[in-house]
Amino acid sequence: MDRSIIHVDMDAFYAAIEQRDNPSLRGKPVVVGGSNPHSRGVVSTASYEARAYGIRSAMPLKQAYLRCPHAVFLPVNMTKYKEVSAQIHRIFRRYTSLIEPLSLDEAFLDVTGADAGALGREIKDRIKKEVGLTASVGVSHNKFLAKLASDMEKPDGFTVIPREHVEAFLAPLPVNRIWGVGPRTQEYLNELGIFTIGDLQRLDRAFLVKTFGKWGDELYLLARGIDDRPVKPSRKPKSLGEEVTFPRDVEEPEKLKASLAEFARTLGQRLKKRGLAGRTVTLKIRYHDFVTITRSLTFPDPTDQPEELYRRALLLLKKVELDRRKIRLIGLAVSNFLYPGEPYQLSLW
Ligand code: TTP
Ligand code: MG
Repeated sequence: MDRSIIHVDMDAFYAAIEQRDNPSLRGKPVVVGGSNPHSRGVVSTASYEARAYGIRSAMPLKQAYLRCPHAVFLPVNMTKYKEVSAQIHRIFRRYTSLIEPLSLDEAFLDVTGADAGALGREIKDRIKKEVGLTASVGVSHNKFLAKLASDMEKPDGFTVIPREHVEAFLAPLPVNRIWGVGPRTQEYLNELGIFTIGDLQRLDRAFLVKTFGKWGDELYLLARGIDDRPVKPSRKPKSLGEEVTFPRDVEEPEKLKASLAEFARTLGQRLKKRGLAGRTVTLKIRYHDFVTITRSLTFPDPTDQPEELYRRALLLLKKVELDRRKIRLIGLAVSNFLYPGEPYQLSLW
């Protein structure tokens, strides 16, 4: 499969944004994760200046403080980071619609048919010029190699891994550079005397499958730089909904409200998990005779808050309560989402 893949990964993303927006922080150790280093939080990320002191993502703030007491500790400003992520995605979309985000600051772009090296350069430059941040960009003919490439010269890196001599190129690298080889697999491989990807290349395919199952087969291929996984554009639900069919038809408003409260809680969690908030709520009612109606309301501000979803749901319930027929099913849905890269009044977030 002949593809051209670009992997973009922003450098010290949250910390770099804070340094961009407050010039007095530039060149200094900055830790994002909480403004009080004596509290129970963990480090979300640290500027490269802070990393020189051994500070890493997921480390307790207290430990970061011990390593570098003069670092600047900042709270996480997710609203801002999401806005920046949306801005970066708008740049990506000028070049392709085949974009697979891995996180707020990381994505694969499939630009098959184009000059991936030139495009990768251009995207990196546009991010620098328009967003004021550095990205590390990797280019290759599959996802594994593109991701490996973006990490090779971080920060502010640009690396192309060409098709030729891939096996030899991979051979000296430690096995944990293979995407998916975490600490446990690495330890296990080390016990088998396998430290580099070259060591792995010498292992028998059948042996790997016997030892690791299906993953063993993938390891065998990845060790040779072979990876056929396509870039999967993020699935974008248009709405998220919950509904229930009652065991017996219901007419008590309290029971209906209890269901809506439950839906609001669940929907709030589902929205948060996906980083979404919606402006429209829709109430669905199916009466005992299967007649089904929906009623919607659209608000200026998107929400993912259970209390607010519940409040909006009750406004809708009021609209249909008048006829007091027995109800067989009730449902609640949220829609009208904002997605990264889509123009919207982002300040509302
Ligand atoms: P990463 O891309 O892993 O890290 P980074 O961008 O800060 O630094 P670099 O890529 O240059 O190594 O993660 C992107 C953002 O995700 C990061 O800025 C903060 C957040 N994050 C967490 O909140 N917790 C974590 O444990 C990690 C790894 C990242
Ligand atoms: Mg990053």
